[in-house]
Amino acid sequence: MAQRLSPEGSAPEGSAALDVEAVRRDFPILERLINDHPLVYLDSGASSQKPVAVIEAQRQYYLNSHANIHRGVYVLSEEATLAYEQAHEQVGQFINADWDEVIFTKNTTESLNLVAYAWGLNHLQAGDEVVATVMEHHSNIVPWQQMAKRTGATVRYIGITPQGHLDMEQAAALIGPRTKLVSVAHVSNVLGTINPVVEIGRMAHAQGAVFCVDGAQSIPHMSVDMQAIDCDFFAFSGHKMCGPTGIGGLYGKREMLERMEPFLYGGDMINEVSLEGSTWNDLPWKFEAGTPPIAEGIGLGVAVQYLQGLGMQAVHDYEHHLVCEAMAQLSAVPDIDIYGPAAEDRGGVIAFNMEGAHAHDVASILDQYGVAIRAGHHCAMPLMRELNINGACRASFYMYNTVEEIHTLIEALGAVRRMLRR
Ligand code: 7TS
Repeated sequence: MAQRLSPEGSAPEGSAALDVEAVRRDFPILERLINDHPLVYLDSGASSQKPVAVIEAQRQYYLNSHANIHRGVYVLSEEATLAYEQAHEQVGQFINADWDEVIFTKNTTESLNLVAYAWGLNHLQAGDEVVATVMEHHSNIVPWQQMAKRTGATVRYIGITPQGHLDMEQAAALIGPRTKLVSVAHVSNVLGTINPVVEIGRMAHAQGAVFCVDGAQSIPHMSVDMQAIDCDFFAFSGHKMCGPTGIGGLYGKREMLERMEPFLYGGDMINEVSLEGSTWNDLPWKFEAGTPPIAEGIGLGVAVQYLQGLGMQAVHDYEHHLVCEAMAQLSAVPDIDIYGPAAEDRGGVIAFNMEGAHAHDVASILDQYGVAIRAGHHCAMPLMRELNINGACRASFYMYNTVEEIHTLIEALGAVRRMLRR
């Protein structure tokens, strides 16, 4: 069982080390050559690669056990139902929550929209305020803007310090009696900042506001504990945490979920339907209308077991080592601007620009060396404006990356520099 991290990510002492060579053997895609170079995959922040165990679980499910769930009385349907329900249990255990407080969705985006529609639309009104931050991914901005439009509420944003931390003084000033919901990223997908979610949650609750965490960039990389964070909602994506695409999750506190109206209506989410009206199914099915992503859910269950097998503390510690190494090496490259806090205070993403070079050009040239990074606005246009840039390159790490790959990145950046600037 993985050791638990404090929600801010500070690492307790004495965790088992990670055997990166053994881990890499679990991810066959890492053996690929790209443009005649070994693949150096530094875009796990966008989507992680998948271990064989996850790929195989989905394959075996389709080969042996596929049927629709919750309706058949025959063996295949019962097997599929059991496996899908077990996946909720596995995810619940992974985040220290009850299985029926875990709703399977498509991704973080859908999870946040679920909160916006099912909670926001019914609870916000003119004069109310939603507080987010300027470092949010669009999926934690746009739904609130839309809900504000419909309800007359306003969205306010906590700014950042020059070091890329949340401005907590501003947070204290913004979170007040009008605040009905505070929704923040646990870890920024651009700055890598690990936000003090326990503290922000306390500030929100002290004002009677609901607290929602966008955990897309934290749950793959550190142990997250719903009881310790004490959030009302926590949204995440399976595909960033070794799971399949098409599956994500929303944790919701039972009393919140029970009080909320459903998001989508139709089959599976009902208890009783008559021509006059309907009543709703128990949690979590009330929020899982229609045939769900069964194979993907099962794959996500296996993904969290895989991560637990490695130990989230070991994953976190190893990635921290990689990030420290990468920050040190990148800082030594001339004309590179790095955004966000020091290595000690950040998760596994490093956004940077090479002076005089367009981020897309840098990324395209790196691809010639087999190095895959992301370039662009990273679905965080307000943050780009805040940083006064149009876009950035971003290298993001996972536990299958190595220090040698960081050397390759640095060497390839040297080639980019020669090609574009000299
Ligand atoms: N929130 C954060 C903090 C994210 O990083 C992302 C995806 C999302 C929400 C949305 O996740 P989705 O699975 O619903 O798309 N971030 C990125 C990224 O940084 N590069 O590609 C996707």
